[in-house]
This record gives sequence, structure tokens and C-alpha cells, in this order.
Amino acid sequence: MNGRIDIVTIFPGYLAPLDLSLVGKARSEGVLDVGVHDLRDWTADRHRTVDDTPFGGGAGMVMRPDVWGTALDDVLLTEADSRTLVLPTPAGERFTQAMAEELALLVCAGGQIAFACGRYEGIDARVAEHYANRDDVTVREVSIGDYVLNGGEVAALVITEAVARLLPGVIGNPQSLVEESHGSAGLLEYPVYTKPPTWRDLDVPEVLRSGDHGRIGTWRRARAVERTARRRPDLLARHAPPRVREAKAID
Ligand code: 6GU
Repeated sequence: MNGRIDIVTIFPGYLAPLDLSLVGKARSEGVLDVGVHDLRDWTADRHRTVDDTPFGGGAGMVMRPDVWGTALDDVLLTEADSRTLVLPTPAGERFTQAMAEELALLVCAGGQIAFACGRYEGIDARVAEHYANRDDVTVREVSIGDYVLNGGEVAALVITEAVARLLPGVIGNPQSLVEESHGSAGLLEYPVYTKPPTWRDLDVPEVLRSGDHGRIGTWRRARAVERTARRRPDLLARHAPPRVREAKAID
């Protein structure tokens, strides 16, 4: 039922972590297919050239559309139930948990996600334009945050992990995903503790050892709200129920 994820890059070795941990296990168990492809396999010249100087001048090199086109025409599967081409770029729309959920739905409905990882100053803009014009491909230019990386590989890793863990059968205990729906309540997670109850003079909060699940729930929600207000006030402003905002306004 699950579709697949393909990653095209000039540094396949960068994607080695996909052999490890939950994603590696999902791949070896056949829950998720991930293909990593070397863009240079689609070059035709002796030097396996993938880039050239930018029209209009300026620093650095730009990746050639002809090489990307032959690679992506091969990698994008006509037999998949849908095809989404993700172009990681700091100039893209921001990657979020909501987008991870959308992409996971596509994959578990038999769709394909293909990542085109650019390096240097990026990929010739006609590649995004060409595939966006095709009615069997959806193109998304995606950024994982407001900072600059050397290429799209790490972003493809981030997005692949965030998507894969949402697929049925990838995470052993699906309850860990349910707990996270606190995330969809727009709050950061509350702090967590384990044994020993005292470590370097620091005690686990008494309430967590009380066995009173009502009090524990109340305490955790309060800590989550407090943490979110301090660290990510932008999240509280967006997601707090109206009553909270009115109460603040009256104060
Ligand atoms: Cl997707 N690519 C690169 N090169 N830098 C980034 C990024 C992506 N997202 C944030 N910075």
C-alpha cells in the first residue's frame, strides 16, 4: 500500500543515516521503500558535469536543467498513484508538521515523493517550472528553516524522517504519536523525568510520583503552556483558545 521516497543527489553518502534507526528498520522490513540516486549517473560527458556558470553573472555555479531533467524523468514513476517533487531550498515554503502529515498521507496512499537535492547556488529555475507544468507531478519548493545549508541533502533527511515516522508500522508504539497531538494543540512538550528520583541534588517534581493522574495531567498542561509562552510565544498567539487571549486582554 505504501508508496515510496526517492532522493537524487550528487552526494548519496550524505543519506547514509537512512539505513539506521526507525527509517532503516522500516526499509529493511519493507514498510517503506527509499531509493537514493547519484545525479551523476545521468551525465553524458567524461567529467560527469552537473553545473555551469550562471547567466547574468554572479558568484558560484548553477545546476544544469538537462541533467536534472533526464534524472527526474527516470526517477518519477508513471505507475505511482501520485508524484510529488520536493525541491529543498532556503527560498521555499516552510516545512512544518502539517506538511509532514500531508506528505505521509500521500505516501501511504501509494504516492511517490522525489527529492531533487541541489548544491552550489541551486538548480536552474526551469526544472521547477517544467515539472510544475506537468499535470502528473506536484512541485513543492520547501525550506526547513531560516538558515542556510550547503545543499538540500540534510533537508531531505529531515523531511524523510518526519514523514516516515508518521507511516503505519514505522513507529512501534503508535501511542507516541497520539501523545504528540499535544503538538497539534500548538504547545511544546512538557518536561519529562525518569529514575533516579534524585540526581545531583535535583528532585523529580513530587506531583509526578503522586500517582494522581488528574494532578499529573494538570501539571503537564501548565508546564507545556509555560514553556511555550517563554520559548515560542508565536505558537501561543496562533493556537491559544480565544478565552485565554480575552483573559490576557482584561488583565
Ligand atoms: Cl531546504 N536547503 C538549503 N540549502 N538550505 C536550507 C534549506 C534547504 N532549508 C533551510 N536552509
